[in-house]
Amino acid sequence: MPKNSHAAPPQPAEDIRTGMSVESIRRAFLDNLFFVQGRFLQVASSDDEYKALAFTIRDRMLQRWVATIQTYQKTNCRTVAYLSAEYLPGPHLGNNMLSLGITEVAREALAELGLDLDALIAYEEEPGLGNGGLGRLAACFMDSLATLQIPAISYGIRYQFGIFNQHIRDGWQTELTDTWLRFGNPWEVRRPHVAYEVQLGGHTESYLDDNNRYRVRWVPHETFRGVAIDTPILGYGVNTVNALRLWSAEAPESFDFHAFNTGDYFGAVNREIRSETISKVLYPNDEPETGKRLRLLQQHFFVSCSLQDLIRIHQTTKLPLTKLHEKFSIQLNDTHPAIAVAELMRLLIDIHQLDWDEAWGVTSRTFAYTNHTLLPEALEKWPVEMFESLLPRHLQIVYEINARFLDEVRLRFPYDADRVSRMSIIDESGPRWVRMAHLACVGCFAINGVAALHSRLLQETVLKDFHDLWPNKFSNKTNGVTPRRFMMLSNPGLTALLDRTVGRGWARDLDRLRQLEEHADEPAFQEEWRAIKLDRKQALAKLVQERLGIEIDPTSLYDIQAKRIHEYKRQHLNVLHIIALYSRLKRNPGLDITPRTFIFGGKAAPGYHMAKLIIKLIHGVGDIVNRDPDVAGRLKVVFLPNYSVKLAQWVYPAADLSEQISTAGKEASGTGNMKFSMNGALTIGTLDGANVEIRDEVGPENFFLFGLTAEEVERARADGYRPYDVYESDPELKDAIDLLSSGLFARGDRELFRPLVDHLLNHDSYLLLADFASYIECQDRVAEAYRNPTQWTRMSILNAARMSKFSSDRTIGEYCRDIWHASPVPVKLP
Ligand code: NBG
Repeated sequence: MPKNSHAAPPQPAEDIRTGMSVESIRRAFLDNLFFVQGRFLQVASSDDEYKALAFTIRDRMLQRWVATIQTYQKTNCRTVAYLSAEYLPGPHLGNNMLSLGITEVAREALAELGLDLDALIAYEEEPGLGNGGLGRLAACFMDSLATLQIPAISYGIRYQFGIFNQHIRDGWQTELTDTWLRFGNPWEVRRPHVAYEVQLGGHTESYLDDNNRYRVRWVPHETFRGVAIDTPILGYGVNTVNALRLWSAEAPESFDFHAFNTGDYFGAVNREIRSETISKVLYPNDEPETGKRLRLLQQHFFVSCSLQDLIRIHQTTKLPLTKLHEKFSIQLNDTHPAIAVAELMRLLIDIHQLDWDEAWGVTSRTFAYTNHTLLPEALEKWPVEMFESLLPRHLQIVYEINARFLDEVRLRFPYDADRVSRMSIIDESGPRWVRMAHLACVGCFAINGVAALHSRLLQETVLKDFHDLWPNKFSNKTNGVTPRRFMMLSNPGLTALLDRTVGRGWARDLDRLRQLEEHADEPAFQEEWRAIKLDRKQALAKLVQERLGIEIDPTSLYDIQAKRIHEYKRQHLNVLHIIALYSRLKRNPGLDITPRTFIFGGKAAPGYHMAKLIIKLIHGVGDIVNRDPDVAGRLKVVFLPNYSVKLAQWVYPAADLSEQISTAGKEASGTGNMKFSMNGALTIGTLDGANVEIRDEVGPENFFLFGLTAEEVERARADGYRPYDVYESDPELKDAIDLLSSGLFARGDRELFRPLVDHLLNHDSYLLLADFASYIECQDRVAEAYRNPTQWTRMSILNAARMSKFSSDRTIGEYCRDIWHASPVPVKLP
């Protein structure tokens, strides 16, 4: 490729760091390449080129960032603080260019240098600082907060190793460490002076202060330091840049002087290494065991740094700490940061000398809590002994909060000792545990679930006692996703069509997509719609060919399930359908079926054996189906390794059918379901999570519904559900399960999938068998519908047209109105 680097004539009119013209971008790129990377075009690697462009874009964001900080300081505005242990922002470059409105300018500037913008975008490694939906939701919220110009700061942990990289060997998942920081991260700005000390271990002492007041002093065993590393988050089409502030752990000094003076140099260095381990690695969720010390330590670490930082910022306003809740609203993303309730009390009482009632007045008016799951195994609790050994002072505070809280419960329900022990923050039914969800409920003024059904079930089941006590604390905030990343960035063809049809600006006002309804039956519009889908399907086919060497047919129905692998999400129900189709074709090779490509993506927790077995099963079935000439051209099965935000951007636009098939009552919301639908995929789904609301919005005639409702699931269980009877009574199910047990998909090994089959036949905790017949019948309707392109395209258009509710802008608007009481603060450039 010719690299054309001759210097441009000097153009003083536009600043090289802020100018938005092709000319300034081109010059800035060369300038950064030279002065930051120490390179020139002829010898630059992809990494050099990527970074030169990243710095060029970042320069343009920094100007807006500084203006934002100045505006926030000047107006002393109310600010949202979002505390989350996970963030999955996806690659930044493309999104930042989109927000700046500079993509085409950059493309041209690079083309003049003989470089391809898309190749540089594709080069970026994404920060995998989350497991799945919860971390990605946090990232969508950051995008919407900035786009809606809400003053906000997001706090988390700068894991050195994010979520593991998934490799597939012989059909099995293996985990490789993520090394996203290996070549450095051009988007972050290290703030060495924004650093706080965090303590752990040791014991507490009581004493009387100068005013003869009883006080407690914590004498910790160890101290760490957290250093702030900031990433700018720019809103779409505005000047607002909010900070994502991630904490990185360090030793308090590079040398432990005591150890050093006694000659223990290596001990001192070791200590530094130990400190760093706190922010070393992200914990994969869905792991069977609980009670990991390091995880609690991580939570305390980032929460403590964040609260100290908020107090410091608050003190610059000259307002007393008793008004902290007037300046900040702090959102706890699940229970991971719930220790904040005790930590803020400690900081206010022990460090800032407030008395208990003052401190509680602030604390209980500052925090709000979002619950993201009903699964009992995902509700965090810590063994009391472990908690005490790490955080002795916090345990005392938790006990005190609990004692006062339980008095309140007894007053309200005087004859109900059971209720008191059910609600206690300390679970004393066996070995003692600290229940983090209870601490969150007691310490927060607002509690919400993430979809209507989920919020209702929360109030009726897991948090029923708290709802009885404080009904006004509860509300629902149905999740949403950002149309910027998941429509504009992922699907430029669709974006262009929408721009032409409903006018630019729809991505900030998704209601405008309603206008598409008028075109749903127009043949010419339908033609364009299908061409866009086909283009994305071809692109995914190319990716599959390159990565897996499997050829897939872009005219076949792309049936996609992409999400974490979990029994409740029922990827294996999807597999049973594939086996059933395969079996139909083997028995009747002439059968005329709708050709389908089944595509899976998702990681399994490293210690979750059943989930890993499901991945193996998908591969086992794929190996047979993809090689069998009898079904060639009609069935294909593909597993896309290492599903990520980056890969997701290829997947959503290419889907015809979106699999949202969890057992009703188990998926809190789901957000992939929204992203598929926005890109015109039709959903096959249960009445679970946000599926319920998606179906309400798009209309039941544009949604493939199957399966038991959450109530029916409960009833079936209560009535002594017997999966074996279902197996015996449904020949197609029996046939599929028998084929699965036969060893066909395991090269003759009849034992390999036995744990899966045994579980299904004897327990079937997630009611696959109960939903099988309904699922198959529904899939047959899908296949039939796909044969009518006019009808299918109409449904597809209506899905996209009716998705406005699921923009994260709507969700954030509701949080701002009902919980945070925050309003927009526009930022002007000087
Ligand atoms: C997940 C739920 C999803 C939901 C996301 C975001 C956890 C604990 N929960 O259904 O399983 O969409 O949170 O709310 O990761």
